Amino acid sequence: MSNIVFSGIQPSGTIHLGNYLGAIKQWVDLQDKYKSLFCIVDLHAITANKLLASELKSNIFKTVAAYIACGIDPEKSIIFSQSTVSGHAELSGLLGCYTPVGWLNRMTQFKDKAGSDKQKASLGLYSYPVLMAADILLYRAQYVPVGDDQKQHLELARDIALAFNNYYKLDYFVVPEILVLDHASRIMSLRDGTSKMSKSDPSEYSRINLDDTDDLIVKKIGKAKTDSILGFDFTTLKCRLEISNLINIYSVLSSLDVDKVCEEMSKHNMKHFKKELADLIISVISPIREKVIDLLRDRFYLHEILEKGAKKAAEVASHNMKEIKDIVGFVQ
Ligand code: AQP
Repeated sequence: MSNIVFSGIQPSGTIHLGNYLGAIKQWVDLQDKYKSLFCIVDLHAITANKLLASELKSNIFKTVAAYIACGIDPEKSIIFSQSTVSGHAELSGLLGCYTPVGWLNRMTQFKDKAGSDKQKASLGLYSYPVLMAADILLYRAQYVPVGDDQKQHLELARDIALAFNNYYKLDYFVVPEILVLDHASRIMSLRDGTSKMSKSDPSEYSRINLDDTDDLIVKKIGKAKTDSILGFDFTTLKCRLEISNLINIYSVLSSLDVDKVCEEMSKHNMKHFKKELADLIISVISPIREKVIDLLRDRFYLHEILEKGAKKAAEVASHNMKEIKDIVGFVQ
């Protein structure tokens, strides 16, 4: 047991409600209980859909600002970007030697993101889960608070840790545990109840971004796909993917049980429910958005947080890398 928490978000676009509810919201509570590292995983962000350098830089600053605006305290938690601590890439290369290709061939995210022409997908996209395992194992982290979509990658990180430990017959790597929040673990697209809300969805109307204006939130919720069935009957929700997603978002944000939300909303029509939902989302997003705008005025401060975080993370990483190299037999 290590009592260390590690998690991260790719600066591949604007953080959305799914990232907030599935990941960041639980980080805020965890930082009071555990030594926490919250990374901006920029090396992961270039594995697919590459951005212009200026866009990537800007996203990195926006992500730091969003972490802080959502409640991550840089005095309590270590906030840093992945590329500034060389141990991530170094350990990823090393762990690749303990990861059978057959394990990587099973990863569904690669299949989804590589699209139809797998020959054109990058090696980085293919080995993404090994880098993710390195991110976690480098700090010997115990807990990894992520959304449901990362379950398979976390299973792989556990398998890699065990493969290494078993080969050297010791318990060096902590076998990490996933922390997922039941109802917030997979927030779905507002346009399609079968796909998760995602930064890379080409439709802006599929997601609520943390920088959306109040008017835009009202518009997006107004246009969110629903169905023509009347009422919000709890027993039929499972077959109504889009409504069920909206009810779920309402439930997570209001901390009311799903059946309670259904009971309450059954007294009204869809228009009323959408208005209530938009108001609730605005009450959460609007203060975060304003704080992000404020923080982005001082990039020097944000840069300083990243530098300080990188220094603290690198201390742990380089200590652990030395031990790992020694276990493998490298002479240093
Ligand atoms: N829809 C979601 N519901 C709940 N949790 C989610 N997460 C992502 N989407 C949802 C969680 O957010 C954290 C950061 O995710 P990421 O940026 O590293 O990559 P991702 O999972 O691939 O997220 P996106 O938004 O879909 O990015 P793109 O489109 O760039 O791939 C993770 O903990 C994730 O589980």
